[in-house]
Amino acid sequence: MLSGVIEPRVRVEVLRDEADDRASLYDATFRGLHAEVKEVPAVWLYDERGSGLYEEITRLPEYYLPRREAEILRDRAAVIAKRAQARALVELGAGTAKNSRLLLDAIEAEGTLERFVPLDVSEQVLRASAQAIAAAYPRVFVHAIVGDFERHLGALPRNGRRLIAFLGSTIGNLYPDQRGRFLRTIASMLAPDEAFLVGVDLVKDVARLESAYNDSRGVTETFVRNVLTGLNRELGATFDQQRFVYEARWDPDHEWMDIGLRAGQAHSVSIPRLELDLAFEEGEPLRVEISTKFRREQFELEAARARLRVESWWTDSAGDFAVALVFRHASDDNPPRAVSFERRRRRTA
Ligand code: AVJ
Repeated sequence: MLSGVIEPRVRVEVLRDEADDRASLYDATFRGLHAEVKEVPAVWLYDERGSGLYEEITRLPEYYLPRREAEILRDRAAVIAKRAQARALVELGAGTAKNSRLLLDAIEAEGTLERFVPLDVSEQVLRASAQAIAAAYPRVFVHAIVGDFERHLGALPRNGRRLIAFLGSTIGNLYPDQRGRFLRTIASMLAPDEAFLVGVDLVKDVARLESAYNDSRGVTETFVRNVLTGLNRELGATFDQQRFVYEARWDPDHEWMDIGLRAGQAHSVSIPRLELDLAFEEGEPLRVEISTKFRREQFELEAARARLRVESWWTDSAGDFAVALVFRHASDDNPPRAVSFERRRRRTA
């Protein structure tokens, strides 16, 4: 990025330790490539080029998600701001933070906004969006955090009531067990009066889902193939693009889009930095990400299991996408532990 005006109201905190991060990413990559279905962690999608390509995806006519979410936020942001009374808007996986502006506008209008705390793995994208937000909101302090929403939630600042947003259906990238862990972590870090706002894409007509990930210009394919470019560059791997075809298909059993590449013929790939030689059979898939689609009941159940309560559930006019406003389970505000312990003792005595 060209350095323009450096905003004094921006602070960028790098939570991750480069060496540590690299080790755990390589580790996860090694494990993924040994799974029953070979898989590469989705973080590989979001290098600088990948983040730019994702930006392009959000503008594709087939990729309805961000526009549906924006429609909901435009309608509901004022209600959300009133309910949340937030001094800080925290955004997990913020990216360019486009839809967050709808929330910032509403929280500012509500008169409670002091800070914007975007967290993202991509330092370049984060720095750029932190500067842009600071420039557009002269009364807001931006505390940007370079980190991973699965590992660094505990390090989020706690000074002042927060609204924690997780937009764009990024939660759909997590497997059910990861998602459970993630929601439990959210429940444990939320104060009783703090809100969690999550955007989720909904189960719908298969043709529309599949076309959202098989766009006519092939941008999504380029985005997914960029993972191989990254593996070759960073791990010295020998992936050959021409030996793989792109595939994104609906998995009706799991209700997720299964997105990745498939080997056209049997061949092997060497990955020196993982000390790995990888054999692909003819037609064998290499998964790059899943994108889970949700149903209201199911999501509410899952939230409840994590001790979270869905207070509001809003959809767009077409019923494509939902935004849920979530709080800690009310009965957890005053844990009845001491009482039940007493009762138990009395009973057993
Ligand atoms: C950023 C995870 C929400 O799953 O729809 C878009 C990523 N992948 N096109 C999604 C993505 C291919 C996107 N999320």
